[in-house]
Amino acid sequence: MKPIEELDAVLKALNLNSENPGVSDGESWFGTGKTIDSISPINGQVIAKVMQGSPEDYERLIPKMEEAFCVWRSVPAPKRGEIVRQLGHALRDKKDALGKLVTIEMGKSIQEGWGEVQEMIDICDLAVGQSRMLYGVQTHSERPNHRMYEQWHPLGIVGIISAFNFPVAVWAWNLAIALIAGDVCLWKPASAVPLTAIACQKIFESVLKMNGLPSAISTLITGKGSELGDLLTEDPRVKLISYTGSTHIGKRISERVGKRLGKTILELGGNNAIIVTAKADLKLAAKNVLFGAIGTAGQRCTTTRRVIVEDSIYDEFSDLLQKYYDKVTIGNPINESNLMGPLVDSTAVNNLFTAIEAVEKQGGRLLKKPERLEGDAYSGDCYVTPALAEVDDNLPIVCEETFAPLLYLIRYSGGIQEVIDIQNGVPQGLSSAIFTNDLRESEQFLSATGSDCGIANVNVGTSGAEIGLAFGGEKETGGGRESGSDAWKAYMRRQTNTINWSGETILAQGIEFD
Ligand code: UN1
Repeated sequence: MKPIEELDAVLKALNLNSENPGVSDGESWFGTGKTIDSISPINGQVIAKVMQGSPEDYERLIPKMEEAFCVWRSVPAPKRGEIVRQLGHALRDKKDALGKLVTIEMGKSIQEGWGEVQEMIDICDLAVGQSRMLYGVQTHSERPNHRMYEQWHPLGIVGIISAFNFPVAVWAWNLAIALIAGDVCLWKPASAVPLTAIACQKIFESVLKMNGLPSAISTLITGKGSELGDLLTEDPRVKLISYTGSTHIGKRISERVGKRLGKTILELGGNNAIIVTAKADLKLAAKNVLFGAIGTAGQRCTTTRRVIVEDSIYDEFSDLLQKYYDKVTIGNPINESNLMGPLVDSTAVNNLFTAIEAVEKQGGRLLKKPERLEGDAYSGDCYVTPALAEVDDNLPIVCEETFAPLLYLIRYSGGIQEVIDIQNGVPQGLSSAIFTNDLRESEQFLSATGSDCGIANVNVGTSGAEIGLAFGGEKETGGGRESGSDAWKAYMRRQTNTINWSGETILAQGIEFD
């Protein structure tokens, strides 16, 4: 096994050590839970140790955060934006090292590792502008000499529970918006990727310190979801839980937070399809399908999992796509010439092969059967070749989200509405796309009878959304929205105000009370 080059330099640049406490109240670092190794899927090498958090550690964080909130909520929103601006700059300074650590700890290609940090920087930029645009509406009162308006206030403590596949960006696109909203954030990252979280927390702590602000504006607790998740979801002091992960866990979180009438943003599973009609530019479509299916080794919630192709071009498209698949370079993701790195761990690999068995059992045909890659260049046991299966329909296994590079090819022969119905015929509703140069087809796809997903693109693939507009999906994807547009409203509480300057009591609805 060849050790990861540059590992020491990356750790040093991010102030990480061989052993790292995994809990921070913003000022001090500790971790009285289990100590774990963070293992790189690149080669199975231990990157560093992390002392995870315990329920007692969690209890230390919350009172500090409540104190910090009392200060932060009174800082004017544009000044809060200034802090986020500085965070964006700190991230720019660390982009190279942090992008590399994302790749080392999670396994995505280095281009995507840097892209993820860029997404953090982008959301900071957006949040800075948004901090001057927390608009509330005003309207005319039905009563003389009365005024009415709505305003938005901070919520309090926001719990961010993030997934392994975007170890840093999910935190950032919640944090940046929550901060300008005046909230304070507690981050529980996925247990497979604690080091990237520790690195981010350190970067932000230095910004807070420089500005003399209470550091518990941002806190971190690493550890298992099964141990810490329930604490967060059942705690009425945590006003909003933003959860990214599986539909299965999302439902549990929704129930628990719902029981105490808390707020949630749920960003759950996807089962994203690309429709390729006879009017499509096939090369454009195939390239986008390829990036959508194998980017992040098929482990994005926006990954393209189904491609539904019109009968008359099906064979040509399938051949073209298979040629593209043959050219995919797989290996160490730090090496820029590799398009696909390892899966996150051996469980993910096993899940892929379990799904493949189900595909075959349910009547699917494998055009590209996945193989485990072995040998020195692939140590760590997490490398596979991507799978391509031909299926006749949304089989039961096709309706599930297999978080791996497994793409289903489906043939359709009806009209545009029939193919839209196939694309909508799964429980999830995150992202979708159509490839066509026909205006009528694309408009129907975008209409009320079209895609039922939160994201619907034309000649743009399902993954790689920009942060400028709202991000999220419908149905089993959970309905939450993050990032741009008016997603900031979910991080604030709305208040309706009526002001009487008439000097008289005038009741609404014309009620007399004399
Ligand atoms: C995720 O996989 O959890 O659109 C989010 C994309 C990214 C976000 C993915 N901007 O692919």
